[in-house]
Amino acid sequence: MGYYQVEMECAERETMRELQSKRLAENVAHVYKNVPHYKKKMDDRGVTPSDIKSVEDLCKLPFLTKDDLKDAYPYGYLAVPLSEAVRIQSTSGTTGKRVVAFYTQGDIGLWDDCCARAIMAAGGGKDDVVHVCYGYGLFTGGPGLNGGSHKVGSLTLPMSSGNTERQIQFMTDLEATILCCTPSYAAFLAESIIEQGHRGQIKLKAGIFGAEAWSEEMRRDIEARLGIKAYDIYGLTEISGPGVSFECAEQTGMHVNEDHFIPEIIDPETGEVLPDGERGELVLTCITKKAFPLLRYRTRDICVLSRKPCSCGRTLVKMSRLMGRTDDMLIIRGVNVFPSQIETVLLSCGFQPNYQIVVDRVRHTDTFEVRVELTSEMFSDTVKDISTKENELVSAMRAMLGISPKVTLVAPRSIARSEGKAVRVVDKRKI
Ligand code: DLL
Repeated sequence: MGYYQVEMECAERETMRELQSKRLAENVAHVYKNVPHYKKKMDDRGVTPSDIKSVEDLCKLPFLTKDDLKDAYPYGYLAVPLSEAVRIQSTSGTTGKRVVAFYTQGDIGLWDDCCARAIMAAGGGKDDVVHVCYGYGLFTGGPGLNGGSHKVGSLTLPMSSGNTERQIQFMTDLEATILCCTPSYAAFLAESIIEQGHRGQIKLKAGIFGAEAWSEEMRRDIEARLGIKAYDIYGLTEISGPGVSFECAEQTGMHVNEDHFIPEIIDPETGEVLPDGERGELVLTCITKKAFPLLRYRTRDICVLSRKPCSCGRTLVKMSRLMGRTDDMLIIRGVNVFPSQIETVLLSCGFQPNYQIVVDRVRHTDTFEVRVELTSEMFSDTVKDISTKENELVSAMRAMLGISPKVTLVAPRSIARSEGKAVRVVDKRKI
């Protein structure tokens, strides 16, 4: 599939390293001069911009966390005069202060380039019709993919989220070829398209899905239902939005746009930098953005980096599918549980990924329930068949997790569908 900026996407390792070192040194000086909060952090560690000459020096810099950003809300990490900032986006935090990220006109251009790379890697070009139903507004999904699609020259449908009837109508009438949304919404759209008998009118060939965790099984399921190839895309508001990394046709991880972001993997407990191939927390450093260039930002996302050569020809390092977050991992009766493990079990047992995990604490003991929707085919089964299915799920989950949840099978479509990110976990414990 095509490249958008082949000289960067396929650069020699040495060339990329030199470019990164030069850009890193420039951005460290820029931040030190313009962000008093980060200057203080560097001063406290006894590091000055002149100590940072190359990528090898990155480990000398202090880490930044979401709490640092919240404490300095809203303007504390803005690194340019207000007159140069043209846009904000924001995280969807439900409690306390959100994180507000700023962009100059130039920053938006670079962000759009990153998303254009993702669209071209998914086979997009001038003749494509890109249907964007990530949310527009403060969320970065809509604006990011929209900008990327414009750069590629595709016809862009700025649908935003919601109103599934209208989504399907535009998708069929305008013959959309590339769908951009969250994987859970893609699964929901697929379900609705098939139910309403529109599958034959769909011209989609690819989907670019991200913003939440999804499993390989879910990918194959969406691909089969919509007859498309599904590509993962990763990013976070603090670092710009989608397009920090993107998948190519090999579908074995996401290429990090290393000319803009330097990734590191650290041990989340000790902060020690781990070698490629080891699993840990992803830390990102922005080397081109000017308005909000975070250095060594701890994402809390867990993954592995790999430099194995890729069949697509790109030399950009790959990050694996996310393996959870350092903070969304549930600890239930002392056992670590990732929602993605539950999804894997459901799909391997013939269920759809329509589920909710409910955790509570009753008399000092954790309760753990997984509510799972029956498929419409299963719904007509006898009570005996349904209880057999429940038992099957309980033992498959015990085998995967090491503890047994209570499994409750519920009627099809009784768990609220999400148009954005699905709410997978309801944790009622006061810990
Ligand atoms: O979700 C940006 C985005 C929009 C990415 C559209 C991809 C597509 P936030 O709302 O700030 O930004 O949430 C960022 O979402 O730290 C991850 O935990 C999670 N996340 C993002 N992409 C993926 C992915 C957008 N492909 C947080 N797989 C990140 C798993 C993802 N989790």
